[in-house]
Amino acid sequence: MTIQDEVLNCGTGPAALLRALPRDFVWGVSTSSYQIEGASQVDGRGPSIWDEYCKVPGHIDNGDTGDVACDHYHRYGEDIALMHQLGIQAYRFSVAWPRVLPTGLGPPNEAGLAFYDRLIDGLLAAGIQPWLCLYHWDLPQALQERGGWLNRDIRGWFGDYAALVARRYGDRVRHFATFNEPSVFTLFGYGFAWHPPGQTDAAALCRAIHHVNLAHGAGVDAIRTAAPSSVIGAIHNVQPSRPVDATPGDAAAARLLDAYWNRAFPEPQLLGTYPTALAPLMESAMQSGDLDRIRRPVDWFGLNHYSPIYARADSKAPLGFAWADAPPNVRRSPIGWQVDPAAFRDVLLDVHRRYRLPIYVTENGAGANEKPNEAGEVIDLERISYLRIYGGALREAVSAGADVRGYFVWSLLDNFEWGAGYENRFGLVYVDFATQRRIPKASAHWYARMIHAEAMEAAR
Ligand code: GCO
Repeated sequence: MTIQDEVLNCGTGPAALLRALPRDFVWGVSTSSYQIEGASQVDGRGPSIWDEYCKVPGHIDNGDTGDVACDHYHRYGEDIALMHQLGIQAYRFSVAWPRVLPTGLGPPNEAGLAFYDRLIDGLLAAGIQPWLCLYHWDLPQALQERGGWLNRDIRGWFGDYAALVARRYGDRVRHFATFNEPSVFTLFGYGFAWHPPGQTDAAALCRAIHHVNLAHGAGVDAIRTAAPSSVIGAIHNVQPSRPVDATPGDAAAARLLDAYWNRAFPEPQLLGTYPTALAPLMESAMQSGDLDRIRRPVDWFGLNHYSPIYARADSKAPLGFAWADAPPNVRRSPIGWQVDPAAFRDVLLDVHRRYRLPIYVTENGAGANEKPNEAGEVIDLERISYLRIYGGALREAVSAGADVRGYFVWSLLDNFEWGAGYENRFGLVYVDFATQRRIPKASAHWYARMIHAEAMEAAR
């Protein structure tokens, strides 16, 4: 199939599937503060744990940092204009806690708050719904120095931060999320030492999990009070956890990874219990009444999904299992992640059955290490193909009854991809980091056409 075919064929499959989606289905894109904003020392922003972590040689490929990133702090107007041209309907971003509260608590930083005013007002003027996430991993360093997620006081710190943000923006923002992928930043930060604060300790991990859950509950209450008409959710990554080999040991490892990765947050937040495998480990952090503090009513389930994950038994590992690569011979994206759209369909149906909340897919997309061709275009056929088949899986899930109301591509822009630095690109829009020039890739045009085709269909 040629690029023209790929782009012109909007990739929605049979007409019956095209009609599967609800009329007011939302098509968006997602980003996060540390990954795109840059301006790390501008207008009073305080340091975050990621600023500190990036300074340590060996932590990030190529010694990259988020100091400049996509310079979105200064170029947000151009980025909004791009979204507008593409017909993007909703934009999920995160607020950098240390930009609005440089030490995590105490007096707010007016210049930082004003940046998100400009961003939100610009989005609304362009007809794009702002979806605001409070925490996408950039904890103020000053709070880390007070113990960070291991200090139970963080429940109050986060609640105060949530109240500040909801009071300030709740007149213009309806959709709020508390946390993005809590299982990733806790497991990678306290279990595998791949993210800050770089620990490997099961007891610390469970403490951090419990405190994040308590902070979520406090955040929901604070947003609800400050902005009563808001629509509140949390964003979880849910990905089938599979044994790398068909052995009982690997099966047990996959069950444990499943508990940490897929259940440690949505189950207490939505069902009021911890998964059995983790409950004993939570006891030392638990106080009476905590599960009620965590299980606060929310309005939607944010689902991030890319591919299945794999585990292998490892009795010497701090958590009793090891993270494993997908087996050879599976289909993979250009950066090696497994491509398995049936897993996405099954996860959507499973999340629907378990939690009975409207689902918004808040991240899905494909990474590559692409470069512009001689004509200056980025023809990212593999991303288009990924988005097409995952879109097909989404439609199948909706046809089978899953209540899915929106879909956000990760990501609008190529950006700082954590430990991989700028090497792995997930954007619909290419960023030349030397010049900050943006080039919409073929996938951006494909996505724009698909949104347009859907809007025509919905209007029929
Ligand atoms: C997240 C994600 C993003 C990543 C994306 C690609 O947790 O929301 O980690 O921040 O950039 O998932 O890896």
